[in-house]
Amino acid sequence: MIRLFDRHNVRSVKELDGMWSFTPDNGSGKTYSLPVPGCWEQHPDLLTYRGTGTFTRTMRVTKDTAVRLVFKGVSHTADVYFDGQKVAHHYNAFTPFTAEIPGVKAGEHELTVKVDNRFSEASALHIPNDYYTYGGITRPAALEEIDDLFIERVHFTPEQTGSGWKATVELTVRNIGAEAAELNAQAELAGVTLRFPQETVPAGGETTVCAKADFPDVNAWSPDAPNLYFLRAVLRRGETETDDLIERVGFRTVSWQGGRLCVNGNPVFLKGFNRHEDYAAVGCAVPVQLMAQDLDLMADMGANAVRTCHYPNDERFLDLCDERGFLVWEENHARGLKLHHMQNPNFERQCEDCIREMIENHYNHPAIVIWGILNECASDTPEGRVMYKKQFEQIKSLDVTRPTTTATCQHFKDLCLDLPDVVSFNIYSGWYTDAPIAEACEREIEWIRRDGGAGKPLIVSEFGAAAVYGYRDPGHVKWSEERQSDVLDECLSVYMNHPEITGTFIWMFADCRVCEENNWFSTRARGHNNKGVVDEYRRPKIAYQTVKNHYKK
Ligand code: ADA
Repeated sequence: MIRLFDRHNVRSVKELDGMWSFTPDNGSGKTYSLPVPGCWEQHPDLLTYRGTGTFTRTMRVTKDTAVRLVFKGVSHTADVYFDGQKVAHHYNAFTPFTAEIPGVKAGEHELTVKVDNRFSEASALHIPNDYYTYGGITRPAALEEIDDLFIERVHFTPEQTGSGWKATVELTVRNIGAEAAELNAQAELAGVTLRFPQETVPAGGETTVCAKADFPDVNAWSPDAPNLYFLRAVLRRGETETDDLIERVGFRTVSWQGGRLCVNGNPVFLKGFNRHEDYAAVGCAVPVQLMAQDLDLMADMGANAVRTCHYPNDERFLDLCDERGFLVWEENHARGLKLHHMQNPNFERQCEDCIREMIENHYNHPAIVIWGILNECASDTPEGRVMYKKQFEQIKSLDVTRPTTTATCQHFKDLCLDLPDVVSFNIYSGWYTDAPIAEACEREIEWIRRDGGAGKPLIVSEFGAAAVYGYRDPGHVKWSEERQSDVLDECLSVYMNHPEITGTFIWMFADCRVCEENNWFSTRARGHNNKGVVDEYRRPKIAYQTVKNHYKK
C-alpha cells in the first residue's frame, strides 16, 4: 500500500510490492527472494550486510503507453534500469523519486534496481550514526501507465478569511512527449470546481498553473477535528479525461507569534516524541499496521506531536498523522554532522535535493506544522552558519506557510539562533550531565533569548535517558528503567510548566538499532539507542506510565 487513499481514478497504478529476486555482490553467488518493501537485514545471511546488490523482477505493461516508475524509498542509493536501460539514479533512503519512460510496448518488461548502502565520500548524509542505515527497497514502489502529458504534483495552500476559507491550488504538469501539448485542467474540492488557465506545455518541459477559490462552508482541520477533503485534479483532451491526481488536504493555518506556535490562530503545546522509522526484525521498512500502532501508543500516553528524527518519513505515516490530528515536525536528513562532514563536496547538493523532495512531496499534509534541518550539526561555526542560512532560505523559497527550526546542541556557542522561526534545543540534563534540570533549562533559555532567539517560540526538541528494557534496579542506577523514569518525570515537570516553552519532544519513542562503526558500540548497549520509552518490540518500560501521567493531564 503506497498511500492510505487512492490517488488516481484515471491513471492506472500497479503496486510493485511482493517478492523480488536479490543478488548481493558479496561473492556468495547466491540469489535470494526478498520482500519489497523490506530491508535485506531481515534475512539471516544478510543481517549486517553493508554493500551493493541487484533487485530484479518482471512486470506487465497492459498497453502501448508511457510509464512512470515510482519509488518511495530505496536505502540508500539506487540505480534503476528498465529493460537494461538506465532510467534513474537517486541518493537518499528517505525521499521518493520517479522515472518516466515514453513509448513503452505492451507486454513483459524487466525492472532492475542496483542498491548500495555503503558509507563513503559519495554519501554525505548516510554516515555511521546513532540509527541504522539499512539496505533494500525499503518503501513501496509502483508502476504507473501515463499519458505523455501528466500531472506531476498539486499543491494546496489554504488561507483563513473573516468568513471562512480561501485556497490556492498550484498544478504542475509535465510533457514527456515529442511535441508541445495543450493543457486543459480543472480540479474539484469540497464541491467547488477550480479552472486552470489553458497553456501550452513544451515538449520535454513542465508548466505550473494556478487557481484560487473561496470555500465558505468547509470545516477546518485541527488536532481535535482533523477534517480532510479530497482534491482531485484532472487533465482533459476534448471530453476525455487523460490523467488525474488526488490529494487529501486540510484547511488549516500555522502561525508563530508571541513566542507561541498556533494552529488556526490557537496556541498549541506540542506534547511530542522523537520517533525513528525502525522496528525489531523489519528494520526501517515499517508496515502500516505497526505505524498505526506506534501512533496508538503515543496517543495512549497523551502525546499530540511527533518529530520525524532525522529524515523525511514514509508518506503513509504522514497520512496517518493527517487522519489523527497528530502534529508533525518533519526534517531533512542530517544528524550530528561535524564541519568536516558538512564540507564533503556532496553535502550541499544532497541536502538541497532532500529538502526539495521532502517539501514538494509532503507539502499538502496538514499534519506537518514545522520544517526542520540539520539536527545537531556545526551551527557553532561561521562556515556552518552559511550552510544553515542557505538551507533555511531554500525552505522559504518552497514554502512560506510553515515555520522553520533546527535542533541545536551547541549550547552557549551556537551562531544560528537568529535564523529559524522557532528555536529548538536538545538537552540531556540528568543523563549526559548531572546538572539540575530546572537550573540548566533556565540558563539555556536566558542564553537563547540573548543570542538571537528573543521572541521566538521555544521547543525542547530532545531530552531523556537510556534504560535497558527489563533492567530494574532498587538504587535507580543509570541504564535502569527506574532511572529513565525519574529523569523523564523531572524533565517533564520542569519543561511543561515553563511559561516560555511551547513544546517538548521526548528522546525517544522506541529503542532503535544503531551502527557499530565509529565507536557507537561503546555507548550503545545492545547495539541500540536505548532511550525509548518502549523497546524495539514496543514493550513499555516504566517510563511509559510516567510520560502518560504528564502528557495525559
Ligand atoms: C542527540 C541526537 C540523537 C541521539 C541522542 C542521544 O541529541 O540528536 O539522534 O543521538 O542525542 O541518544 O544521545
